[in-house]
Amino acid sequence: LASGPVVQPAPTVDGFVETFLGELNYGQGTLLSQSTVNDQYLALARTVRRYLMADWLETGTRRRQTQQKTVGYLSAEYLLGRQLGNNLLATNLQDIAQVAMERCGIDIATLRAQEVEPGLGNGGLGRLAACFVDSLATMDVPCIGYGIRYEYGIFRQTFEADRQVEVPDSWLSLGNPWEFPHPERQVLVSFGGSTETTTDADGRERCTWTPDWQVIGMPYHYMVPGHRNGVVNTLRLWSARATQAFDLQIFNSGDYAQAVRAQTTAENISKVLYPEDSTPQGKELRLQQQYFFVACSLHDFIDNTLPADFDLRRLHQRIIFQLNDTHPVIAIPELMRILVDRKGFAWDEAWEITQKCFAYTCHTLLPEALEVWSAELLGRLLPRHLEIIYRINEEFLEEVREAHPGDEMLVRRMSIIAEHPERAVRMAYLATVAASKVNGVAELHSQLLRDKVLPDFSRLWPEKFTNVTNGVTPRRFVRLANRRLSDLLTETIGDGWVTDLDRLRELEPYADDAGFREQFRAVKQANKERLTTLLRVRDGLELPPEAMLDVMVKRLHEYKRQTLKLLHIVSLYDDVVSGRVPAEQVTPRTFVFGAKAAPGYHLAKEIIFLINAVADVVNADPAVAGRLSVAFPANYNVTLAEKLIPAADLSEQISLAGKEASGTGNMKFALNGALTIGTDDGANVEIRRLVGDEHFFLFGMTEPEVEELTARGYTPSAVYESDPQLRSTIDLLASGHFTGGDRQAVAPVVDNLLHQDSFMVLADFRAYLDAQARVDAAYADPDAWSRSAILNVARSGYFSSDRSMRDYLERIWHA
Ligand code: 26Q
Repeated sequence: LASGPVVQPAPTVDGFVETFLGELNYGQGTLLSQSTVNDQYLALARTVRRYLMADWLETGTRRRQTQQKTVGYLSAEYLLGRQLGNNLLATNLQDIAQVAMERCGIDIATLRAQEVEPGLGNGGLGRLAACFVDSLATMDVPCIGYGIRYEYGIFRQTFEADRQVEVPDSWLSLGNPWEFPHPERQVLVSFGGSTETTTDADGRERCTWTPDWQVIGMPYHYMVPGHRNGVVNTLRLWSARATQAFDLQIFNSGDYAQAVRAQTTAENISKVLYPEDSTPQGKELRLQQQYFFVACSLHDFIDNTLPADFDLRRLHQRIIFQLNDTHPVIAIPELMRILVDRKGFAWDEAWEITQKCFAYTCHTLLPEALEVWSAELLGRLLPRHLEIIYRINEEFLEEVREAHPGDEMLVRRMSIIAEHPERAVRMAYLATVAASKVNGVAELHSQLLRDKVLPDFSRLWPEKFTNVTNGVTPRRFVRLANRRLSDLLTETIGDGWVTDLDRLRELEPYADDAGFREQFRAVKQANKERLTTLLRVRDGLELPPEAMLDVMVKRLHEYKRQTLKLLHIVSLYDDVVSGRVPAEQVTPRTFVFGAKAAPGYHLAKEIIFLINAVADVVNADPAVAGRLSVAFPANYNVTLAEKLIPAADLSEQISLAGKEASGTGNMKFALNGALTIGTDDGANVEIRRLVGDEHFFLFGMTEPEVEELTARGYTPSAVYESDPQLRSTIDLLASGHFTGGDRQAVAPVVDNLLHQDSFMVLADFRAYLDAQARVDAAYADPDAWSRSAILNVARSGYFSSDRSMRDYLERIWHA
């Protein structure tokens, strides 16, 4: 190391115990005999972090010395999950730590359970960012993850009288041993005010922005260790602080309360993660968050990371900023502002540089999810950025006019600025115009992006568009979450799969080996038992450990169609209670749901209520006892996912075709040996192609069929009338059977299905039930089922996020 060696504790039980006790005594200021579980957890975490520190510092030094291109991953969300287990795995200290804790009379599982996961994301997009930084560290690719250190992450979900109640997630309140504040790298961020253009001596126009308030961005660094490779990359999350000016104002103010309120305004910026993920409201605070973290990040890289004399014309050789959806897109005018206003570049040259420094990933297909900021708000908060956006748009529309003279309709369609219902900036268009590459997150999604979301742009610049199918990290979602399967895999094919997931292919022959299938089933059974124990302790649920475990976990959205799953359950229940099917003929199943609804998404919350209501009745009815049970553990998060997914037999991926961009849960289930029942949507398409049709339960309309039905006119009530089983199912729901006779309580969901059904649940009901019947038939043959499950594992290596990163490197980053 350049500035003296960093002493790493010895990787032995003795070395670990000594370091741990030192952390307990000198770090926590307590004695082992007096310490609380939280003291012990913090001391253990600080011990593990000591083993990573030398590698972190060394990686930093190496990154500064080489001229390698860095990936600046810009993401408003990182859904990291717990750190302790992951970092023990990365450092290969799991066994040592366990024995060391035993020596101290401590059960390490208790300490692991003490960690509150950093829930700094909503769902798929945030978890994807966490998988990507894990893979880049494991592949030794220089990467800085930039984001926001929300003081409150995604809310904690509880149920009261079956309804979702949100509780603030104060994840930092017991101390956070994984972060390092770096006040020496703090950044000043400006907002509001006005701009002025002046002409200087050599006739060049110069713009000055006089803001009217500022905040400090305080960076917190998190370690991102590679898997046992001596690499530790950095995740840099920004926290907002009030400036001296605010403090002085308080000091000098006659109106103390008003002055404190002003300080609070500044610090509110990083206070809380917005829990909406599909129909974002154009809230001012959200725009402040976006600009705040992007301004901090660009400043950090350009002024505090690059050498002082760096020639910014070569910026693209040192950084590629990957835009995780449109949330960080304000970085585009920000870089233009830095280059033109601060560094004195001419517009055209600045634009050339900017275009080479950004690439954009789109994660949606729903038009209502595309971010749009009103010009009024943008101009008030970031007046200079709005001017820059107008100029980018003018020059872009000139290019469109040159390519398509006379087509003013096209110009209006492609404009970055929408004029109706109010003047507003279309952030996806801005991203597409500026970025060197635009990608979707699964093959089907990328195709629909070209054809449906951005067709004019893909015609103008076909080579700009590409696909990178999502992936998930095998470290967390196989090795860490499913130790039993991992050990079986390693015994069978060696441990190379952990960093080279294609090696799972070597498992294929074992699908035909009866002894191996037996072992594989034993793993699944043990995981199920672990889960039933957890749900008994955590949620007071009594579940039969032998039943088929049928799992649907994801955010609650109409397009994801949790109601379709619910109708399936009600119809099975209806079959039995009506006497049409003897209970003994029903395959024993446990249905598990995990889902948070955005707090303002009323229909989603009604669906949660209804699932809970059905669960209460089904679980208590002796007519289906031992056959059907429904579990909806509250607060589905990464920690619970790590317990649920390894136990699942059946993975529910049942979105309306053409609506789910990719899905990543689908990949985690397949890798853990669940079979999928799914529509032809997102990455399901690729999963099915790879694992083979015989090992995947496909059902439902295709995207073109959905389009066609929409064009023809879809009438859900007609479907209801024409299918007796559907009618009986809906009638039972509507009767109030599950709500103590209260028909009002079920009306919001039932009426929506019958009269709206925007995502065609009823249209796919029949196909779904038929597919579920095929599931039951397949499950009746344990050997054939296990064979399929093993082949799902063996053929899903493609869905490693390591592969996604290779694709980004080749197709987009050229790093
Ligand atoms: C935007 C503006 C204001 C407030 C909130 C938001 C916001 C926040 C989060 C908008 C969207 C999100 C998250 C979207 C998301 O998670 N999309 C999912 O991304 C996954 C990773 O690519 C895909 O697998 C899923 O299909 C997609 O739904």
